[in-house]
Amino acid sequence: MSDKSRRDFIKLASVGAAGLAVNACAGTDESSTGKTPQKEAVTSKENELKELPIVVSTWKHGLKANEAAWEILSESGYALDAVEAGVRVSESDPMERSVGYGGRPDRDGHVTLDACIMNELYDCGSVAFLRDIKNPISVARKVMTDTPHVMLVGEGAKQFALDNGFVEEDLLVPDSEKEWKEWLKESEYKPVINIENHDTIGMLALDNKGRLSGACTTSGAAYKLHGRVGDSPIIGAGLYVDGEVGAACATGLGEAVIRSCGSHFVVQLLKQGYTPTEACQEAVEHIHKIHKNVEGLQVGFLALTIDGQVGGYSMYNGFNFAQYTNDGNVMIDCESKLRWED
Ligand code: SD4
Repeated sequence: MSDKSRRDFIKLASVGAAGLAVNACAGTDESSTGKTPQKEAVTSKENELKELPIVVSTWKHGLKANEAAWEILSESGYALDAVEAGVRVSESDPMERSVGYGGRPDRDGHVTLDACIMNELYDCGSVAFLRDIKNPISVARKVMTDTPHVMLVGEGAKQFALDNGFVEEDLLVPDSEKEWKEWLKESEYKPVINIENHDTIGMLALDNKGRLSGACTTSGAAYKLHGRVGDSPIIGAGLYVDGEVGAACATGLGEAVIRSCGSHFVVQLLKQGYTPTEACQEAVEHIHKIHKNVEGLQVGFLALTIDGQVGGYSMYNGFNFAQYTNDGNVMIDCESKLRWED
């Protein structure tokens, strides 16, 4: 699709979406910010076509992950390869306490990982509650390419990984084990989100050929109940890609993101002409509206359109993302609905 036809498509999509509910999953057709769900084609600066390629990813660890993705994108590689290679950097880093190897364990001391990946053709793969495998994103991609399924979980996912040459490793690093043992002394059951102002990595990329892909991977909420799965491996919740419109990913309290089909919600709004920031804000507003108590409920969304527009928004301040374009790799702070200090 040419750049012009892409832009035309967005405009057409916003016209063609008349009468569609904002989000079929959430079952609402009313905007929580009081806007009509139908928007005119966006004319704001944010809607200008950016030079391709572009990759964005959640939190500060996104900077390093973006570097690996950029190596592929800058050589005219495929966005899907870029997002896989990118998030593998965070997964493989033992210092990252929220993703892959070195991730915080559940309350019983087991590191269990969730991840999913999706391309511009609605091909997707996912693993959840996976143990002892360092790079769940690559297992998710194998599920996508080598099976007729979308999602494998637990022992089955691990067996599939081992059958496909992945190596079994202990993912609980000594420092993380020590922290967990400290936590056990009080054992306060309150899954901890966003402890160090960085967490799950969600990555979205648009390559030189205009192909969109996304990946999302996490060790989930620290000290969660054994068996708990969050939003990150769930297509439509932690990640969603519509190859003709845009892509979104989520971070934060997975239960709230699942309840609202968060990433799908955002992409449907992009389809109706919302800018990425507006769409992400609307998803946060919706989560705010459907929860009686949002104290400490952090969620953040990040979106990228087929035009290369980017935006994010979170419930509480502190959410940011890394963006790599031909202008370099930079951190961008997002607006939020609430402030921790309030
Ligand atoms: C989860 N969404 O498992 C993940 C955790 C996360 O920022 O993203 N925290 O609920």
